[in-house]
Amino acid sequence: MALIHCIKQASTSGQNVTYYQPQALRYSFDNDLLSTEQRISYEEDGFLLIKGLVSGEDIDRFRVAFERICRREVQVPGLVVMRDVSIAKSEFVPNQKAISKLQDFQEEPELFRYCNLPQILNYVECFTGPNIMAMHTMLINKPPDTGNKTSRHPMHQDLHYFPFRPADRIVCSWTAMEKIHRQNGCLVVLPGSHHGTLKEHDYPEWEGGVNKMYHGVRDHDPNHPRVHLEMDKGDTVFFHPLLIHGSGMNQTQGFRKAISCHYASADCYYIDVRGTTQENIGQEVKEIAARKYAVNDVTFEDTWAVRGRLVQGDRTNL
Ligand SMILES: O=C(O)CCC(=O)C(=O)O
Repeated sequence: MALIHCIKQASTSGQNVTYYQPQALRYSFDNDLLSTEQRISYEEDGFLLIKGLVSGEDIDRFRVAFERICRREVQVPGLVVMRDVSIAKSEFVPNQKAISKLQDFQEEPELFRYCNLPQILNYVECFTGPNIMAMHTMLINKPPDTGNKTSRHPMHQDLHYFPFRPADRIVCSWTAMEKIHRQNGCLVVLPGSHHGTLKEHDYPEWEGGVNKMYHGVRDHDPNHPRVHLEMDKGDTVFFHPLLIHGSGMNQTQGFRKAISCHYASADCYYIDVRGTTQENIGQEVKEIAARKYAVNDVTFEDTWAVRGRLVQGDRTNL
């Protein structure tokens, strides 16, 4: 940490920063894209917000692709369609109101284009290195809250879901598809929480119910400073998988949209989560996969290996 202060002082006072060893920054690689300030900011906070990274035209195209899926005009292999727990049982209407999240759109070429956008990959490479896998894709369509507070996303660390390591070579990109602010449930992050370890997660005990797979951190310091990431359409935040984050209720009448991908270095390796804090999610995912594909010898790692797609470099491991 002392070294980080040295670099900060040096860069703000205009001194030559090359004297300081870039290896001291463990969360990003030395590269031509990130400034020293941006690298230090990610090091200290665990996230980096880049304004206007994705064009309005691309976002409009993702929206059209999403709406076609909602209207059931296309069938996408492997796609997981999720509904909000408090509106899932309401009368079915095949439009966006029925869907709170799409996961695993790697077989939908238009949405998957997001994961291959060169401007996103350029940033991702700063954290993963040159061999990059797109491991997990999501389009989140946070519905207006029904009054049950189920549109909230509990505070969590994404690493809980991933049976691969090292954590520092994994990064999420999350792009606002419209103006996102506190009223419609922006991301909330605990800066610096990525310096901690992976915590125990489980379903929070919320009165109104909790959406499927929305595990939350069992204990986190309620006094830890919070940052609400208010973003404009096209703004993109990159964040570390140990960063504790979640999102608030959508108190508007609109559906708040974001598109996201978790990337990992293809050099990462799978771990066995049995006997760890991840055992509960591993079991849940295996049971869902067994039901969906009518197989019972699938492992947690398999469920990731089949979804991962190489987007740059060589598929060296994952
Ligand atoms: O978009 C959101 O509301 C939060 C998404 C998120 O953190 C997740 O799905 O892991």
